[in-house]
Amino acid sequence: MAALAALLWDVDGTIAESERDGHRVAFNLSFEALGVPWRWDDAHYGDLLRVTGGRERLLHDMTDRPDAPRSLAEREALAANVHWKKNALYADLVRSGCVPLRPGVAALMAECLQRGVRLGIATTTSRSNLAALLASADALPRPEQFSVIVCGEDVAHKKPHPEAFVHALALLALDADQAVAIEDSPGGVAAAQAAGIATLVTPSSYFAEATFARALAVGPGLHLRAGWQPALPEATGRVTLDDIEHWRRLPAPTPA
Ligand code: XBP
Ligand code: MG
Repeated sequence: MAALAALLWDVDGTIAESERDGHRVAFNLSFEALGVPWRWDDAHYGDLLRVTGGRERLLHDMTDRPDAPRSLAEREALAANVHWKKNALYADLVRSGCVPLRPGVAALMAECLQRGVRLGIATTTSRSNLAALLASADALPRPEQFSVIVCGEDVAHKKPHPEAFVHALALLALDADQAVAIEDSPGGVAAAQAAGIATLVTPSSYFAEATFARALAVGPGLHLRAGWQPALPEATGRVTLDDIEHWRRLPAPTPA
């Protein structure tokens, strides 16, 4: 088996609960600021997360709203405005500390840097959102410490399409079996797996009930070694690179 050369990180839901604590809140603030009479509650936003990309999500939501503009051009203009304002408000929320990191993320990233495992980002969020998140947390590596960063602007097809991961691997000049992806959502896992990358899953709050077939491992968070499937031999401490190597060496589950 090829040695592990890179960890490819999803952003929203994986590095932070940024959908729940950031994007949904910022969308509602943006609606309010622009005089749009719509609000997205938690349950509805959870449904809307099937659509990747904030602008695309909003356009999708408009298809069910009788008070949405009638023409596509007007809808697109409204979506662009709301989305632009949402990203500005999201950055404000992140700067004010409303979007904390998920526990264990910074420690595993630091271990990667210490042990020469390259760090990559494969996200379909906007570049400005990632920049705000990285700048908000001293515990995270600086942007230049990531060997590759692929954002929504860099791909023609957002997740669950594999393009973000395929592009990240190409820029790193790695094969899929030299990397592991870390994801939180069914769409993200589908994208990584379609690129042939073994995927660790820490489901975010919106996907707590989802099932993740064929994942390398699924668990409650990177800060805990207990509660993972497949279980780890030691149940105390955080998830380490050695744990990821342990999962990589396990025989692949046979399909039912
Ligand atoms: C998550 C997304 C993004 C965010 C909002 O990306 O689908 O669309 O919800 O960001 P990932 P934008 O989980 O791959 O990080 O509004 O910038 O699209
Ligand atoms: Mg995600």
